[in-house]
Amino acid sequence: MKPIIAVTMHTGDKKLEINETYIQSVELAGGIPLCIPHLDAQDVEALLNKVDGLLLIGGHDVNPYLYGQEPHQKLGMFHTKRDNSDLAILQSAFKRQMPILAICRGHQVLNVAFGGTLIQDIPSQWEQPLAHAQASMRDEATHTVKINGEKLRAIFGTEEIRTNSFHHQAIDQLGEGLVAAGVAVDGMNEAVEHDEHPFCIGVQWHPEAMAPFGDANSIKLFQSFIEACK
Ligand SMILES: [Mn+2]
Repeated sequence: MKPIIAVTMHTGDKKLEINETYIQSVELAGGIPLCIPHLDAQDVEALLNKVDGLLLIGGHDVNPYLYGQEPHQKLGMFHTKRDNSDLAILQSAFKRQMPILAICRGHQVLNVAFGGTLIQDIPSQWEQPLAHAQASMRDEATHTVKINGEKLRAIFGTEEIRTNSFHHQAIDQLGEGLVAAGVAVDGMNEAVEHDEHPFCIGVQWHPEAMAPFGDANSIKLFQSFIEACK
């Protein structure tokens, strides 16, 4: 039986939305995607009883109040309902040891869930940053990520990969139990793994935008995730 993967959604204007590449990547790797709305914390357990894995997708900024900060001048839009939903789902999935793949904003929420903090605005808060908000197409790899995490090294079979980059926030202080698993050449965190969980991985880039176009490492990441959900 194919595993069913709960996939969070992005808050649009009076609608919920998701880039189709997330769906395509889960399907490509052998999973059945099930898109879920923002949930009340009390409904999370019932929903997670029905699925085998959790994919947290990208999107808006995270409310800085959730990690103990006031808003920076360049903070973008945030949605507290989505933040609360993502955090509740993450915490419950983690307790169940359910496989978790967290992408971009999801990677940042994962860090906040374990008590970490974020850089609210890379251009003004990081010295000589790379172009982390690339102008090129979404499937174009634009910067290098050095892979330090044991799990990601095993998945990719290499110590360095090329990724796309669409983020103006990033992990600052690491959350408890998270291991820095990938770093850009400017020192920016690009990936995390949790050391007490079989598959709890966050990546700052967008593998789902590359997997459907044949990027081998992105496909490997989704395949390993789906395999862990079986
Ligand atoms: Mn980046």
